[in-house]
Amino acid sequence: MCRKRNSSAFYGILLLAVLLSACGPREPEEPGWDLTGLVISINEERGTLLVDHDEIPGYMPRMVMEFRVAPGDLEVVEEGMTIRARMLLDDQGYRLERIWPVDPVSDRIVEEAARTLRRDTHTRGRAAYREIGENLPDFALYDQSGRVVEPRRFRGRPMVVNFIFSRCPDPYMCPAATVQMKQLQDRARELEIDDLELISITLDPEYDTPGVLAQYARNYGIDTSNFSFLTGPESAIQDLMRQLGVLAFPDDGLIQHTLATLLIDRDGRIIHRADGTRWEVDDFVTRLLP
Ligand SMILES: [Cu+2]
Repeated sequence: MCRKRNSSAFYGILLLAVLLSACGPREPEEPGWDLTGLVISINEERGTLLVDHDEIPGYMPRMVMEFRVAPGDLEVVEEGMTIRARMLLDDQGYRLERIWPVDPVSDRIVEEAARTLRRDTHTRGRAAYREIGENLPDFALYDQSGRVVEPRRFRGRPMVVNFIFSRCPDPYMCPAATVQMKQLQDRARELEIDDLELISITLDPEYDTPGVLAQYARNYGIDTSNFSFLTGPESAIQDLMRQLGVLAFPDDGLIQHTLATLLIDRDGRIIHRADGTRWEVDDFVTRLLP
């Protein structure tokens, strides 16, 4: 009896070890400074932003500076936009990373939705995990353009939702999941399911800013007209993982995580889910056919 229990515990751990896959060593944090500022102009050719930044206490007064940024950030940032970012100094000068557009209206929507979602997770307690037949929870996150996305606006349209993160180096995990989502997008078009929305939520919101996700989408050649990559407050991401049944945790410089893909019907109900990457695109799309 006792031996049997032990062996099932052993297989449980083994199964967990198989389900969880190691993802990406986190790079050591470079020294840097947080700043906010107003984007005065964008130089696409040089890959730079001219920013009127606020005082960086103890380091630099308010001034106008040119910063190098990643290509994905150039897609997100607009002239006249207020941003917060991390300023880093290397041998080529100053550059900005972790750029987030700052917009009081959007920020309020996202923060309020995160608070509501947190309360909902607490209220549901042990029943936080949403079974097939339950609704997708409401949330508000930023997409790869920095725009707010609220899935309730998609009510009336079916959705496929999964979780990924851009630094995942394991080709069998997030990269495979993204390729499969892209195939699903293509297959739905072939079958003339024109109202499908695809959503990939990052597991690593601190690193995956809108600009990083824009770059990620571009690297996979994804048509983002109905495929959004979402990021936002850590608490909202954690609550969504909890409610949608995805595990992720840092482990000795790695992120261990599971994968899940959910199909949401036109009434906002979860009607199908697949764990891992071994699912068939047709198994999702055919459920949306009349
Ligand atoms: Cu991964």
